[in-house]
Amino acid sequence: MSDSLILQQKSDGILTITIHRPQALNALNAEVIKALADAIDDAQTDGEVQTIVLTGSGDKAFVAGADIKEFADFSGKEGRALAKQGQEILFNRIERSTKPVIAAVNGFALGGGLELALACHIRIASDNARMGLPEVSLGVIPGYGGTQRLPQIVGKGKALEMILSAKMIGAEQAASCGLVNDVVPPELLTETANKMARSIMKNSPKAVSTAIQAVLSGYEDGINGFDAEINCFGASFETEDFKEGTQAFIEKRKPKFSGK
Ligand code: DAK
Repeated sequence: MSDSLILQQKSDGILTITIHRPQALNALNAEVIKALADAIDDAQTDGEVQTIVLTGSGDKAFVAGADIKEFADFSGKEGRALAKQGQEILFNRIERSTKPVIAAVNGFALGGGLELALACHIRIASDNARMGLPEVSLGVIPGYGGTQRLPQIVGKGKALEMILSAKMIGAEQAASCGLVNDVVPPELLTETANKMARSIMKNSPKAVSTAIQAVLSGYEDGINGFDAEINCFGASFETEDFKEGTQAFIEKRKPKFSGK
């Protein structure tokens, strides 16, 4: 059943995952979260996949939040347990994906939907996208990492404004505060996300995943990001990709990276 809640398409190294619950504006229920988590997991070991593009079905919404009808009756204990589980199985795993994940935000990205986009490494939005964390208007707070990742991306002041006001912002404003990397007309969204994916895929997959790891290190408790960078940097010299990249430069040819 969970298969039909997400659609997956592989082409030229790019796995496009489309959240497919258009009748509920792609709201995240437990089944969607599980299906997405499985797809992200499978992609880590799939040799045909080098980058992942995550988007929503239809032209109206990326994801309009966690499914309000599903969480309306939760107790505090259930809320805590499910937030922890959701963060671990999906949101943290997307952020820690060794293959870059690009969110193609094609409309509303609200609450858990914006949190999903925040967990991705890069966000491209269509110019009709609307983004916000409306949780406090429902009497809860963001529970899938929004209180942490939004300040990391846009700064504490703008994040607090968005979280406390519960207001949505448009794509241009999102770009001006660094929440999204680029804004394009809806008809160019897929191509722009794919173009970003292709520009990443020209580089060493091994170095790309190591760079993700090094950047994330700076946000982890008890880890000195500069030390982590030194270790990751040193490890790069031991890779086949490093040998190929430098050799190709010297031989004035394009590198053929193995990802090892
Ligand atoms: N959940 C469930 N159904 C939703 C939904 C959602 N988040 N958003 C939209 N829908 C459904 C609508 O109920 C409607 O269904 P029917 O009535 O046709 O059956 C259908 O999608 C179309 O929506 P509208 O008719 O409302 O469409 P409009 O164009 O008029 O409005 C809208 C679009 C996006 C402005 C509106 O749908 C809206 O305000 N949606 C809700 C946005 C929102 O507040 N999202 C939730 C944010 S809070 C948790 C962890 C995290 C969270 C919760 C729990 N735990 C670990 C437990 C996170 C919470 C959130 O995400």
